Amino acid sequence: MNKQTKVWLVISLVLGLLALGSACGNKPSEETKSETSTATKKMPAGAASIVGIVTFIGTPPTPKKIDTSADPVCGQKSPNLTTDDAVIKDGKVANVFVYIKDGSLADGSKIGDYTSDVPSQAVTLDQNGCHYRPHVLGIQTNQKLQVTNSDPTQHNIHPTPKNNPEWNQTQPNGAPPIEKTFARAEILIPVKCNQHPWMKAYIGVLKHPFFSVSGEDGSYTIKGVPAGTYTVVAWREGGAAGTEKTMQVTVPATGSAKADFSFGEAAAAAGRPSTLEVMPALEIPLRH
Ligand SMILES: [Cu+2]
Repeated sequence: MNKQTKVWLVISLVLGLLALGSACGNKPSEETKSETSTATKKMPAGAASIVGIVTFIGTPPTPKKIDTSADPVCGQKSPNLTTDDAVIKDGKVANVFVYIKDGSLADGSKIGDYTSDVPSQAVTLDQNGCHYRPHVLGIQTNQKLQVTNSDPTQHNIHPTPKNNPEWNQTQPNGAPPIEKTFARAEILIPVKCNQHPWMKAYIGVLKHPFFSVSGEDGSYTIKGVPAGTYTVVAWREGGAAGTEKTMQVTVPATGSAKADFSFGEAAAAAGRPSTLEVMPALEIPLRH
């Protein structure tokens, strides 16, 4: 080994040690960086739920009978089709989309900085009786939406998103399911049928799985939520962009957090609930 080789060996050894040292020194800052990056942090599995009941305070709107004479097939299959923007039974509101809008996990990290796995199972939107079933649905970004036609007539599904590409596709009776995905989060995408003007559905697209739609008993459950404090929004259709109610909800590590929402004129008069604790007090002035 000549002198020159020895010198290079020493230099490379020193450089190697320096690189190692700087790599160690960089470690904390790299961790900080990954906290703000959206691509690397995986949503932790949660063991708690957010549960609640959606009620209507005041006189609920009455569902209207739909004139289906434009397509006799629709009238034959669904002679008493009514509008589904007012599915309210005993003051309980169906078809309300409830979701975590933002907030922080127990360690203070932002929920929006995590990525969630895309479920392999598709979400189905069926056209049945010239009616979308379900009327309101939630789906994750890039999760498959499967549109089926269970009617002996032709439908034309036409979502009109703002953040995602618009499409418009005819689906005759017996045609295979139409499969689509939405790449970006959007609350909520209106869906219409170009054949039957009364047909309407709404699709809520989120990056995470923390959403639910209230059933006919007004109840909803958001499962698998990690402990934290979140802004939970309940969206109900109506008007140009729907109505939203917002609530701060603290979710424990296990068990469930309760978040009840109220819609209707009387609910609006009583003020928007801002915290979970305010909710029971809100009911007092409403008992006439
Ligand atoms: Cu249709």
